[in-house]
Amino acid sequence: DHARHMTHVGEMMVEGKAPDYQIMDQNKLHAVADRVGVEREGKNDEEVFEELVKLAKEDLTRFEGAHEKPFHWLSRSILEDRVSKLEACNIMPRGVFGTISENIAQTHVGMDADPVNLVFQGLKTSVADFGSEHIATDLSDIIFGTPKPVVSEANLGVLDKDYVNIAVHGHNPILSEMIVKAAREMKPDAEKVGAKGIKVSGICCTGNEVLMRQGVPVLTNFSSQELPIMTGALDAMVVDIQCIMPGIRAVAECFHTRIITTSVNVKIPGAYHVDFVEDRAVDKAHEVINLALAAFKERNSDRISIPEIKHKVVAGFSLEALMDIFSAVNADNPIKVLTDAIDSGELRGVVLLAGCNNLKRIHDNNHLEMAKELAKNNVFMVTTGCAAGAYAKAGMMTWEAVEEYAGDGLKAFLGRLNEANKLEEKLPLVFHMGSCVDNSRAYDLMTAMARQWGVDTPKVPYAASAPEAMSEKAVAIGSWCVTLGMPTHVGVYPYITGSDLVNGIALQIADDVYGGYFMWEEDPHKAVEKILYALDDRTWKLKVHRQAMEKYETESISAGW
Ligand code: XCC
Repeated sequence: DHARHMTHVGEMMVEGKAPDYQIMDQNKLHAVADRVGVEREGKNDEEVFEELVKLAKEDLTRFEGAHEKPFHWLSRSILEDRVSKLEACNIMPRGVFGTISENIAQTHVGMDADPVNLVFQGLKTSVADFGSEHIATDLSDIIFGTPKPVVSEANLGVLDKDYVNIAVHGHNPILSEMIVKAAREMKPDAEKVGAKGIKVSGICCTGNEVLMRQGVPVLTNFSSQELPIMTGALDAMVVDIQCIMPGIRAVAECFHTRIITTSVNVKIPGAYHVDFVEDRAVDKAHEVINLALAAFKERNSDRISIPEIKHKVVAGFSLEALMDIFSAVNADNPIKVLTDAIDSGELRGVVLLAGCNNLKRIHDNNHLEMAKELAKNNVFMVTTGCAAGAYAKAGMMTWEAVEEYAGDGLKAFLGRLNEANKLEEKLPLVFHMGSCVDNSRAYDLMTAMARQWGVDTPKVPYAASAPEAMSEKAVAIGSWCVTLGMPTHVGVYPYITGSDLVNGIALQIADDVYGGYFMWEEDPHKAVEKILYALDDRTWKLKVHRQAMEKYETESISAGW
């Protein structure tokens, strides 16, 4: 749905119906066009963009049965070996919506009764999810800019009682980017109501989107989304899609805070609703901000209590930004900086810490404990979603955290990058790659490493973890992580352990077929042990295979893993 919305805005831009949106990143436009096979010769940027949007729509809407037509965006963003594997297993989706429709039909009463067949369809849908996440991230970068390193701050202390405070919450940069823009324009209006200005801060993945691109501070993540209202200093919470707890409305009733829904498919009884339409985006953002200004006038200053807790955050690490940082050490082959560090044993591998908060766990505890332990064991960490929110709030996206938690290898690796880049603000312990949709960035990093080593992704010492997985979307993301070759830890038991067959597929058979597999482990320390084992196993095999290659002077490496 995120990809559909981005593509829809792209179409409106092409038709001249969304004047508040522009192509902000030409380099990304060109790079994506080259990757997905859109010819640029003799075309201007608008024409290239038009073709890209057309291709995205085709990929989203193509029906199954059109076997001769591939899912371009997907098949050109992953390794050829992975495409062959997906084809061989008959789980290569042709289009996104068709695959979802098959899925829904197949699980209807009286339909498929074969658990294995159902699992395959689920995996196919998860791969379609990866393809559409890639479309969403690529189009967001083209329209709003590819993130670059940025310094900001996080936790409830980012609220300022002298300002009109607006929280943007949800997942969608299409709205939140406009709120940020309008808030900057409307400072004089805020001064008229007695405030020093307007302060926008973020919750969940909308927060991640505007942190990465605009440096907007992070308020909090999923499980603690009600707390900013309870400071008595939040004038409006503007929500778009996903992860909005309906209970925020009940909490807001105790204060002056306006809860403002904006999406046609996300409404909460009793909340304000501003129907956000893309053809009048900035106007709609002004409407939202006017509601916050009215609320500011109703504040009860006796009830304001903002915890004085906030931490510096160094974020903005798109894959492009990471490659820029590596290229200060090796301009000809940036990714080799990372693979060399693993080859030499300085780093033990890479881990993507992703996903949600889950109310079954102590808030953020699994995220924080695992990162500390992985850091001690010299693992390079990237993060997205509410996991990123946890690290931001806890001050783990700073160099100070590197000094406190990193093992010698990780410290030396990051220190070398700092030195080569002459960075004013030193690199953090955990690298923020964006919102949940941006997990595609993290997989692209794995793909780049695989290309450098000349292997398929299941041979790369790279694992994923969702220490506090919760949402349905996390099921899709975890499943494509496995299908695309990652050992994938989940810190909460999923609802499949009742079936030995299905659980066995997740834990073992997936490994035999795809090279990725799930690990369920609630204890964060034991989870790290399992992840380290998975990384070390891959590093060892990679070494053995490469020695064999050298010995027999062959280019091809064993196909098995
Ligand atoms: Fe929602 Fe993305 Fe999960 Fe957080 S992490 S609880 S989905 S906001 Ni994706």
